[in-house]
Amino acid sequence: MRVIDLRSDTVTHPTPEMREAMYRAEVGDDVFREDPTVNRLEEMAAERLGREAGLFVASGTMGNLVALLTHCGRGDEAIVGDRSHTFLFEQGGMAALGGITPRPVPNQPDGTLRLTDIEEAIREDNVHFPRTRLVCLENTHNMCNGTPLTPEYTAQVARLAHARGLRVHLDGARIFNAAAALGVDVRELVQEVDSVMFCLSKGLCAPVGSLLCGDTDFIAGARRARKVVGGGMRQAGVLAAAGIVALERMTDRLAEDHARARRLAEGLAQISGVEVAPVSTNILYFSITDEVGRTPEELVDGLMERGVLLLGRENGRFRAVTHYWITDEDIDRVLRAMEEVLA
Ligand code: TLP
Repeated sequence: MRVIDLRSDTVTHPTPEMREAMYRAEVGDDVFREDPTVNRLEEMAAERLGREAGLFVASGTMGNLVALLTHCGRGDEAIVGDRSHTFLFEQGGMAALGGITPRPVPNQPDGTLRLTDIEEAIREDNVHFPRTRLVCLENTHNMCNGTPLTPEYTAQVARLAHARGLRVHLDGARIFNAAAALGVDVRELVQEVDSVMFCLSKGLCAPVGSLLCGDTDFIAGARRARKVVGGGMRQAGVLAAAGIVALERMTDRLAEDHARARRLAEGLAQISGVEVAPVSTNILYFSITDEVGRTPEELVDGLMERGVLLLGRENGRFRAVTHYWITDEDIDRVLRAMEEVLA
């Protein structure tokens, strides 16, 4: 039985074309800036996002950490969403490794931070306070139903931050999903922020890696920060080669994943006792009501027995993520399995 893995889009294996490109990749020592494949990927990424420069990093977590370390010094403060990946799921790396205080403000259900909340969280110059340096946004917002932030909203936050002398970092792990969902060029989503990280190893299917993009000075600083966290990767062209295929081939098809997530949501909504959250990209959350008489563990285990994997999350919420390796037939099989387990 083929396993249908909806736990995350991080589970995506590289495509045959990626494996071929990896096999053939020209490589060099990237710490000496001599890996032509990494150099090409970094240039391509910067160009796609309309930024001056890019930096290949090992993961999304490393990209966010390196951005934080570059924008902020020890003792500085960064405003983050209270449901953001950076705040919840990165081991507090900014504090642990950078001496940076996260200042959480509430994420609204659509993943935004209220402008007034950001404004109120900015510290005045006072000997008692850390200095506020940075505002972090996340697009699409993982924990807020995979919702995309609009170009207009992102620009509003950037203008507010810049007017107060702060910088803005965007965790754009799934920024190409946001662009596909909103029908805009990805440049519009990032044009006013100071740095943006996006992942190759999620919906874009590459096996490893993320890119951090910004202006030339920022990337020069980030290159130093990447080295100190052990991210100087030598012949990384074998990885970057898959990333190039990801950027060339995989961004324009993400709407298919969104359509399948929507179809899954519509099917689940027909099953009694299932409550589905609004879905706009490839991330779908749902919960089951008490009347179905199944614990979250029973549901996850019952689906696993039927070859379907998904994640049980906090407060009885479940997450299913569609991606390149999920087909229409898989969605039908998942719905049948759900009906059986909840019957
Ligand atoms: N998210 C993973 C898990 O860590 C939860 C997932 O399965 O969704 N920013 C965002 C918005 C993310 O969703 C993730 C990964 C990261 C950063 C970190 O990326 P990696 O896993 O490459 O370090």
